[in-house]
Amino acid sequence: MTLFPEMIGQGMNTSILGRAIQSGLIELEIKNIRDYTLDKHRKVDDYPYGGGAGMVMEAEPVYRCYEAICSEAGCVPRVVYLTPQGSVFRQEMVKEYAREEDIIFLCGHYEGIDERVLEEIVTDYVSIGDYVLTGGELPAMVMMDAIARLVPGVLNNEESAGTESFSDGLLEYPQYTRPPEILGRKVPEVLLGGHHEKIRQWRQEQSVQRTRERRPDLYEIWKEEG
Ligand code: 6GU
Repeated sequence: MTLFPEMIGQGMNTSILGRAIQSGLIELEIKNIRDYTLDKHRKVDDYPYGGGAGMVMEAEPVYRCYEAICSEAGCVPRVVYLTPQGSVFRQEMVKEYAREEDIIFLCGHYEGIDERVLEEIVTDYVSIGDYVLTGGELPAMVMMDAIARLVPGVLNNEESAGTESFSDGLLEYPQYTRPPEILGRKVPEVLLGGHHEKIRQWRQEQSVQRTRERRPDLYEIWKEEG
């Protein structure tokens, strides 16, 4: 649900996600909230009660849009409202959302949406990090990308959804490809040897070291969880 449907359409119809949509593995329906206005000017926002800067999105078009989606879908999906006031999106949440059949992403703009419709329909408040964006569209696309890539068949190599950063709470180990030496730097010897157990061990060590250096916060959690 958005006031900028072209932004979502452009962003989602390319690359891996575009292919997943084309092949029917995932379905994306973009609803323009403005299509659910009743007045002839198709007005979606108004001044905030109590004064202050900016405009507030009106409850009515948002609610009518939501009702239309539920009746088309024949179910009552979770509604994720993208807001910097939400819980910060993490990979554990990605896994949880990937199990859902249907999800509605509600994208706000301006100074936000009338609180009353949020109280009525929103089940989850989600932020993508501690910074402020102009609207919920980019965060919704970030979430859809992260979730869709866990849907079976979306990634070519099923393995690549399991061994990457965060899947076990650690960052990914470094990767190398040909040539064996470039810029005066060699590929680590162990990777050229074909000793699978040694390679696995080396990669695990690299993951731990890298996480400790770059993300001490994640490292502490990983250590706690044994
Ligand atoms: Cl979900 N929305 C907006 N507007 N800004 C954000 C955000 C969401 N997450 C981080 N910053």
